[in-house]
Amino acid sequence: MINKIPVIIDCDPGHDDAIALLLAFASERLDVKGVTIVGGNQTLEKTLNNALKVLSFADINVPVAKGADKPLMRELIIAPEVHGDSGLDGPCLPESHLKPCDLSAVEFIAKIVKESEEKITLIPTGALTNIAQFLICYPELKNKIERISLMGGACFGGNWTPAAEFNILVDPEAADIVFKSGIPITMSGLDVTHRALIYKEDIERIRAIGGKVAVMVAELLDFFSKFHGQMGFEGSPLHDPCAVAWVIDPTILKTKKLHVDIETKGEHTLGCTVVDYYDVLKKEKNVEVAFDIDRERFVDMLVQAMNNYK
Ligand SMILES: [Ca+2]
Repeated sequence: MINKIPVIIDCDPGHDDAIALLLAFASERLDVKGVTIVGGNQTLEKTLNNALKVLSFADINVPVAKGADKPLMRELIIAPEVHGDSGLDGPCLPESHLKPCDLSAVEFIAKIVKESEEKITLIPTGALTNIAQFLICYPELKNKIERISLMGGACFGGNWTPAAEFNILVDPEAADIVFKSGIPITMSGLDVTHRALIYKEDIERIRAIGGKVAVMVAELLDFFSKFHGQMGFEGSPLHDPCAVAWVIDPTILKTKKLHVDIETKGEHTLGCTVVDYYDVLKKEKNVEVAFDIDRERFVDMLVQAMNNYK
């Protein structure tokens, strides 16, 4: 029997966060120790509520810890254009019967990491505020992090400004701390997530599985695809599930090891992940940057995961 990979998911649900969570909990490869929440796609209160609702609806009982309500040094940016007023518009979900745990996200991550015999993999799919605070508060635990597989950034072009991807832009100072930490990082940025497209026929494949979770996911994707349709996308880019999919099966993404810095000061480029694609700096290559995905296998992985909730 293969050992499961112990992970913590740090997220801001968010349609694609919700699907990333469901993908992770359905996987036989992952042992999800807990979920920590950050503000981003919507306010912290809403992203926390969304996470609790989705987990409760899918009958998943796991510790959920509330994290930062704003970035380290800035005011919060939210994305109602993409995710609606609730942060998870589309399906009508009942109120959750789950409650967040007493520990803060940072305390929770520290507790799990301390208690675990194995190193923990962190999967952040929102702004990196909680992860940076954890590294600031518990530097002695850094060596017990196996890797960070994150959704964020881009080598070529942003989605919230011409230079910056949303998650990194929300808290560039936090991203800077994480990218300089020395912990191995896999970055699923826009270069790959804009190829992780889910088309109408894929949504229908998920809906046809039946059962409340698959139908909810199809309804999330219906809402998500309306926004992306208006933006001129042929399908919906499933950003956050890429970061989970890579931990489940690293062969699903094509990556290149490169040096990446975070721009924290630029007038036009704040929040940019400056990827040294041509190795002009000859600096240490600190990030596995993902550029492509086996889309068919990715969709099959999602379909199989949703099938497990029937
Ligand atoms: Ca997210």
